[in-house]
Amino acid sequence: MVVVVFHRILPGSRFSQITRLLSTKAASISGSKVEVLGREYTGDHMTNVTSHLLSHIGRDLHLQPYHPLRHVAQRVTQHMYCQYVSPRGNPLFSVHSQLHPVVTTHQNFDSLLIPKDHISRKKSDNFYINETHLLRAHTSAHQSELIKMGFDNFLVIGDVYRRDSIDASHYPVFHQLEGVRLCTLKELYGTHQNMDAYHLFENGERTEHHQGVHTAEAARRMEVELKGCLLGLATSLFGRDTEVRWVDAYFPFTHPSWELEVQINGEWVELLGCGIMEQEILANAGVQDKIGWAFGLGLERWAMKLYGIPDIRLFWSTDSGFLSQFRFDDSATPASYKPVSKYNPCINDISFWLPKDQKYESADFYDLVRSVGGSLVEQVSLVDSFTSPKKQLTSHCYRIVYRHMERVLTQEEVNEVHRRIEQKAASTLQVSIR
Ligand code: FA5
Ligand code: MG
Repeated sequence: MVVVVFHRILPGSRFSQITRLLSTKAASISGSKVEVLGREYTGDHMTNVTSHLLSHIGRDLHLQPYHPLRHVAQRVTQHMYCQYVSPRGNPLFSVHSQLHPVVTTHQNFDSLLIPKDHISRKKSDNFYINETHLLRAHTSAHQSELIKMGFDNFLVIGDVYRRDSIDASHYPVFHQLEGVRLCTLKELYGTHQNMDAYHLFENGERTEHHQGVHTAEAARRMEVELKGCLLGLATSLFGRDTEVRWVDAYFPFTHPSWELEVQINGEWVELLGCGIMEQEILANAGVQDKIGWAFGLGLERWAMKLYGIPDIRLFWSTDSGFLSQFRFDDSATPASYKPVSKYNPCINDISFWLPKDQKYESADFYDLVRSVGGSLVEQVSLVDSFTSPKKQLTSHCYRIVYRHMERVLTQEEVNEVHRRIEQKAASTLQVSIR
């Protein structure tokens, strides 16, 4: 579909970028047909993608020239290029930043040893295309296929999709950068005189510090290398004086696992998850003689810390007031975000009785609000829930905060959107507005 109304040409923006944004629909849903970037899927009982969500596909913020997410991706890539160089002086890591965002449940979960009944597979947490396909929930979904293809050191950069509550630090689409490195014994230890004394593998007990198949020393060496690489990255982006901390973590696909946190406005925020790859993943991908580490970081989180960007929705802004602040060719150029303008929020509540004999999930309502209200919605939260014994019905009250990032909103405008949300909730979720 071609959108013919051209509101305004944004000064400083690239024309080609705007054309793409307005004139092509990279993904759409009509009836049971879901189309994503040239591939067609048939929807079924698991389908829960909405047109509004699909409209984010193809924006590829991490590939847009001068976009802050691209600057951060470039800086991470540059760091990895410098850290890992082949004997001939070439970067060891390859970069994969245009992989299709629709993956199979095998890629997103099974290949990563995520159990069949694991909560992360829930329909209420993911955007499913159908029973067998979903929009990737993390870039780890591509680990196994790339290892099978023979890559030993690689980065995957891409958009990821999760059904989540909406606030200044959560958005249903964000961007991750994944790093994977597989090492042979020789690569991990260099050349020692007595190489026979060193081993990657043994038939031992799994402990909190290493997998049963790994020697304690090999696992420890990998941990030191991984943490050193990631701390070096944080230091090179945020400076030596920035305080960070390691926290023990759990992922089904790594052991042991850690998260790196940094303080943003006095609060500890998770920057990445990482760990020593489960050997079974490597074995399933046909690799026998190597040990691996992996990490996955959120580009928005790093960009928010690096540039002081206060709201995750700003990354989607097409306003030149925002974009022009990052218009520099060298990604290492220092920059700090200056608010374009601040407008007062409009707050409206909505209360309804949940349907009696039909399943209802708050995530469905969050999607609905987002699809009707679009970027006018700053936050939706459940503020009250009670059950009336007399009616045998449960009531939910949600608070919706409306705020436009770029101009003043009138109460009439907000009322109109709010009314459409009420109507759509009543007709599609079978709730009765109170
Ligand atoms: C993962 O997605 C794992 N795949 C990461 C990983 C890769 C672990 C390889 C081990 C080995 P997690 O859900 O914690 O884990 O997300 C990873 C990072 O993405 C977080 O640390 C954070 O930086 C970012 N992130 C997670 N959720 C959000 C969100 N809702 N909004 C913005 N960024 C987020
Ligand atoms: Mg996490």
